[in-house]
Amino acid sequence: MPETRVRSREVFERACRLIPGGVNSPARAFGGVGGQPIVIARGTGPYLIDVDGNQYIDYVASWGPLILGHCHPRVVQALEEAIPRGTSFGAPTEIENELAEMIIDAVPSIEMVRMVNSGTEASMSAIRLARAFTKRDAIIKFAGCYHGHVDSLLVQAGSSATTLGVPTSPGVPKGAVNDTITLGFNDIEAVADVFKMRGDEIAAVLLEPVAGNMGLVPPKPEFLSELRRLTEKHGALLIYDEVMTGFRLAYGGAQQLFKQMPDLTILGKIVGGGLPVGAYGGRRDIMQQVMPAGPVFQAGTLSGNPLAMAAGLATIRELRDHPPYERMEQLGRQLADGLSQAAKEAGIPHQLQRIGSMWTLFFNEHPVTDYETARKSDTARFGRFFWAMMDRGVYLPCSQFEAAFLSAAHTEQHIRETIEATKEALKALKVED
Ligand code: HOZ
Repeated sequence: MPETRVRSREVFERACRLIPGGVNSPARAFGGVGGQPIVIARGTGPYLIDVDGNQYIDYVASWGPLILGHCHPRVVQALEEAIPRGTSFGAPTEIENELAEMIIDAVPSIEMVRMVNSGTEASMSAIRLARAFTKRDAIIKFAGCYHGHVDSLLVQAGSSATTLGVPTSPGVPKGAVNDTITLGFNDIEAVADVFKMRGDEIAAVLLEPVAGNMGLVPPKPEFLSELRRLTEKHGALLIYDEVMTGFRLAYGGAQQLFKQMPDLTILGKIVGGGLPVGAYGGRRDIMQQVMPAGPVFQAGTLSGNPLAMAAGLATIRELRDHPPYERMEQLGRQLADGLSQAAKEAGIPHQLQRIGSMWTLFFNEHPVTDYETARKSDTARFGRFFWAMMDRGVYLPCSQFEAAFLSAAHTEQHIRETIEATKEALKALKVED
């Protein structure tokens, strides 16, 4: 680690004595790129500043929630106003209705919504609900999709489970995954075959409509519509995990972008505006089964927490009042074109995959369409690239198997600086190779 990251090293070494691996979530441990994580002191707009005072253009955005950048004035103000009113009540508040209403208005398929504290909790609750509603047990998921660390979904899971080489974790009992059927993302024939054989056992098909947890992998044309057709035909529910894509690919998420209607949707990240929130929602007749309206148990002391509701509400109001989507699409295109060109000039085989403000530069000769192809990427080269970018002031996700995020705080100037940094970084890589 260069001298400029001395304080980061000290703080992280202390963390390693106190916290397993020095981190509170493995995705941030730099396990896929080697070396130690930098320790963050603060964020402002599109920048992160570490404890040594180094500034980076941030394309992680706290793994997606910060679509407005760090410390957006509207979010800060909402929190400042909310704090003196009280930090938690464990009782109904008016603000949770306001956020629920905005989610229902925005996301095409959601008629009712329940707030929880994380995407993991939302996934766990959504599949419990799907199983109760259909009175079936089996769930189809896709390799490389990640739905939090729910036991039954931690099978060939993406994100840090893939980065750190444990896509199925020790400690998950065999029984917990007996009813999980894992298929290849974009492989609609495999889904059709399973439905043909076991159609009346399948409670739900669960997927990220645009996969972001094996790097960015778009759905093939027809994949989403065929999933809708098959689930409807066989009486299974279709669940979209829009933790990453919700309010990001469009105001109404991937389902608005692709004009698809799942039965249930899992949300997180942006709906909390940078505070811990998850949510699941969908068809009224299904959601009415959740306790206390119905018999399906799910609970949480901090669910609907007023500070988290305030930050989420401020973020979504800003997205509604000043939609950044067209601008982020333009910046995303400029960035993608620039990075691709830089990789071409350096003679480095790559795939630049992007939808809107989510993107991944795969060091891979072939298009990445699923988990298998994603895993053929050159992760060692990615690690060197990651550090070369860090040294040039650009903070990327620390794994080939994570999507990067633009925020509304990025400008053309940041894009130009990032492209310049990429050109230099890839040239340096080429020399090392
Ligand atoms: N779910 C995030 C993106 N893959 C990672 C965040 C984490 O696991 O800490």
